[in-house]
Amino acid sequence: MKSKITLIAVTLSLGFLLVAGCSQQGDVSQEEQGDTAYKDTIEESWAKLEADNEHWQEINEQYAPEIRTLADGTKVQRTPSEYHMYQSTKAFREGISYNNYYLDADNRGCGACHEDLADTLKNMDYPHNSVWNDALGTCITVDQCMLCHSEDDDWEMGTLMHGIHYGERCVEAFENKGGTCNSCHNMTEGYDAAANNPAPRIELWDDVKYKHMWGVTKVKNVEGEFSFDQTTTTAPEDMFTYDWLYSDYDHIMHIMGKNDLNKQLPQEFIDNWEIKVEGSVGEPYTIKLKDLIAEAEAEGATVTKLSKMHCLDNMPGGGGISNVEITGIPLSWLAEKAGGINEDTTGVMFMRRELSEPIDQQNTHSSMTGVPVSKFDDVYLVYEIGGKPLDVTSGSPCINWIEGDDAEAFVKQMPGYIFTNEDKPYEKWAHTGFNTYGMGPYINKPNATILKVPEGKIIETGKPFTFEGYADAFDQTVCKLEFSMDMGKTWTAFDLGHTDLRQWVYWHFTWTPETDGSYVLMVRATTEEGLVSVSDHKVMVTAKSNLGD
Ligand SMILES: Nc1nc2c(c(=O)[nH]1)N[C@H]1C(S)=C(S)[C@@H](COP(=O)(O)O)O[C@H]1N2
Ligand SMILES: [Mo]
Repeated sequence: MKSKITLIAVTLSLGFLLVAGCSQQGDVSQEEQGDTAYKDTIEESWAKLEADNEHWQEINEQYAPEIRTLADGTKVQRTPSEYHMYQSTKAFREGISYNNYYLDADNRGCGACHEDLADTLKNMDYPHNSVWNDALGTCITVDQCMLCHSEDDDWEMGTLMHGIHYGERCVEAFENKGGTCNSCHNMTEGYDAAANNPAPRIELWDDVKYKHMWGVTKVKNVEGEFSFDQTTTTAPEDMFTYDWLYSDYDHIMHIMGKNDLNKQLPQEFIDNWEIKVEGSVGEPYTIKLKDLIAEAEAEGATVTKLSKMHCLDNMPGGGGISNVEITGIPLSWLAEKAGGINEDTTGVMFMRRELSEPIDQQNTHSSMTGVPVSKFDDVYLVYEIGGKPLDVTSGSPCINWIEGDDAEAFVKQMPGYIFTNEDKPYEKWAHTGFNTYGMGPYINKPNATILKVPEGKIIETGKPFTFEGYADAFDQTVCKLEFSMDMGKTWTAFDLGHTDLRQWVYWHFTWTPETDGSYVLMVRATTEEGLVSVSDHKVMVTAKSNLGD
């Protein structure tokens, strides 16, 4: 800005000299002539500034960040307004449009074309497993795609997305919307400080945009009111399901379930469901689940408690987690009923429907795993969730449940248990967090997630706004949550004390935006064992004094 002021000053003095040079020809004194000329020039410049201001104002209006009303009525502004960058002119004070006029921000990122990525996934021809979770209020971004579509996978993201967006089926729609490389990417010569060299690279716009856009207001040591509990529950019908579709059999359960036909299993099928207890126990048995439940209930052996189910593949920001009230029969009781386990028993293997009654032979899925004896007390055969029989999607008639583990061996339609005296790779099977593309020991452990904030959600300036979300670390205990509103420079920490790793941590953080603008909140968690989140979930809100704007 300084250089512009100097420029105006130079122009003015030049004008004065030129006018002064002509003054000898008339009878007006040099002084008067100079004054008038000076005055005229200033006036002319003011007038030009006013005209410029109007012109800039027009651009600003034309390129003002888009305000969108989502299907559920929520208003969002994905691109920050820029209020305070240039104070010198009215047009700049009232909000300029660097983000849109130069960076084209409203037209970039997945959200430019896909109002809700969950809808995009729901509407795919081939079913995509359901990483969204409407009941929890997840707002899917490309970050949640990257855990599975990582570099070492068959369906690596870049290859797949370029194939789709530039492929025969979609290229026309993409180009009609003005799609270019820049829609998804940021191109930069960057700078590699280590090599002291320019480092040209292609970045994902959605990943780097908060760094490049103007107007993201940074708040140092963000302050707010924090609370958490472990008793917030998910309604049984809202439990997450990924619908992995490992086998034909799983696929028909998916079709029957809530993500497709939304039907229930025939009562007769449920009534005749059998549980097998086999292997290295005194007396193996097979019993109808119905009778098993009656017996366990009569003996007062069943357990009702709050417990979490969390998928190994759940990315920060994702919805692959539920905290519910389970009612189940402890594995130890099932073993006792068989006369106890043999002395040389090392652990138990979980059966799967497709394998005990093969409908398709190709299934060799990894959740055919088990746990060692030391984990027996964590295993339940669960037959009710939230006090209700299970629905197809949550595993009707019963599901295997292991506390403090990931969901992979939570076998739905659980057929039974095989106790074994073999040495099995139990350690390897304890899937407890996902480790990928060199981001540290785990990409989602601990997983701290902010829910219910679609990109750029509009909130009211001066009014408290409550963020909420969950945190979980599978087999580790979350003991600290931290928030940052200056892109990770400073963090405000809240100690949780000792939490119970068998349930999720559900948190609330209430903060008040002091001024209009966009704010990015980041969250991370720490476990008692010392793991800290490596991929911090972030969301942007846009605060406005006048919500009618
Ligand atoms: N029968 C069955 N049970 C299952 C699975 C499955 O594919 N089939 N997937 C497991 C995994 S990995 C998770 S995260 C949860 C939810 O996934 P699902 O919907 O694929 O069952 O159930 C678990 N139990
Ligand atoms: Mo999973």
